[in-house]
Amino acid sequence: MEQLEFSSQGLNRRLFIKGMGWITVGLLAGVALGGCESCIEQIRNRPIRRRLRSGSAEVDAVLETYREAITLIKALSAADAADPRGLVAQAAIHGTSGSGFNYCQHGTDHFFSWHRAYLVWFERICQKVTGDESFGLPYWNWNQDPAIHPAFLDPASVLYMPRNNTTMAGLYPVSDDALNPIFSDTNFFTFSSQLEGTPHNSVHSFIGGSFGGAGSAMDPIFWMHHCMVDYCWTKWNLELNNNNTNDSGWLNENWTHFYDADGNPTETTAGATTLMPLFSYQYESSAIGNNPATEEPARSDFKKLEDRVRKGADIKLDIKQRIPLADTAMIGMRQPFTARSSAKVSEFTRILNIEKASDTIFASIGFASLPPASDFFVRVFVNYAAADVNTPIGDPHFAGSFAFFGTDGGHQGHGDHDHHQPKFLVNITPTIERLRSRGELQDSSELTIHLVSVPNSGQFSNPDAVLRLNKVELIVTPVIVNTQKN
Ligand SMILES: [Cu+2]
Repeated sequence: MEQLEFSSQGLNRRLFIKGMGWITVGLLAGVALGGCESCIEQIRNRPIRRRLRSGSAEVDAVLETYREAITLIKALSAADAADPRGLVAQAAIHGTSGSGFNYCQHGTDHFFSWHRAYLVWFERICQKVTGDESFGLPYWNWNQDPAIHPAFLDPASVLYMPRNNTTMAGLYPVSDDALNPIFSDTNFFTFSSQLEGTPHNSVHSFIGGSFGGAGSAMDPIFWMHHCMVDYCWTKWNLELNNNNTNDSGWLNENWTHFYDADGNPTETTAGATTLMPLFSYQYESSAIGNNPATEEPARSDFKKLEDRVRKGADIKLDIKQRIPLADTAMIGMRQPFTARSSAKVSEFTRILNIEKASDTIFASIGFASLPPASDFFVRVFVNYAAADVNTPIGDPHFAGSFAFFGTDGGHQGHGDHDHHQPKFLVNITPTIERLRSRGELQDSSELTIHLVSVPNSGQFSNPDAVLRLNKVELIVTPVIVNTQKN
């Protein structure tokens, strides 16, 4: 792609951002930057990523372009399977159903940043092949519109793929109840981890088909789903005034396996991805849970926003206290599992008396190996030995749920990063508060965590499969008080 440079000397090939290293201006702003006025115009006119919905002429037009883009990039693959702009090669960056997950980052601190870079380069390919530079990927807001848009359900359409389910309606992981506490988490790392394990993984797993496994990105709905994940990060960061980490190791993570719209290799840092929603594209705001849609920031506020994003904040995952509950265990799919600690009750007393304004208690659940099919959710209950597959999520002991995606039971892709073992965080603070106020937890109580596997569609496709737990523990992390919040 055209790489323009912008520095005090004028136009150059790349731009150096302190703490972020070199980034490609072309990626941020689009085309040639002239004077600052025109660069502001460029930025203002950057592609809009709209909320995928019915009844909007603008969204219909975007879908028309998207259909054309998918048709064209499928044709590129048909002509030459190795063409890096083709859908087959693009999807293979993430993974393939044959050889598993590849470069995609799941269960790591780069879940958000890696997928943001993946999406923006894909969007540019769509723009180039269709000749529509204003094209922005629409996002599937599964919280507001739980059913897949009908454009993806017509078997005659290029946007169609066979799937197990076509709606997330009524499912906890995309509900306000699940998302409100996740969006109020001010820590970049724990926010990312929960967003990944709960709505992101669950949508992949429940919708299923190719989309539920390593060949996921071959399904055209994949890009709309990940665009929503990206909007979640954007909303949390830009609209809700939370800050990304300024950790230099995180910012400098560098990927060279994405291709530009001409099929040339590129270089993208995690730091550069933090600025993309301000320079490369913009979101049409929409509500998620109790966080309403917001107005576009005024021009004067844009600079402030940009400064805040560039600065980030000194955020890490601090663990103040850790109580191990279970080390390794084999659990059957049909058998609820109880994780119990040998810790002294006084340790639990400290946890029970935690001030929820300043600390958060997570159940951290690690898995050593996964069953061949991940067509189930795992529900987490606190101190409820009777919890089973029939216990409703309205039960006061229910704390949250997660699903599996992005790891394939020990198979290694040929990507250059290690495939992390899945680890899920479930915030149990509200459940503890609730059980305390009901008198079910006292200072002399031990805490136990119960894991219940619940099949997506009434029964497990692999009922005799075994899950190997790696570690279950309770961790206490400080709530980050954001002094830059206005
Ligand atoms: Cu995904």
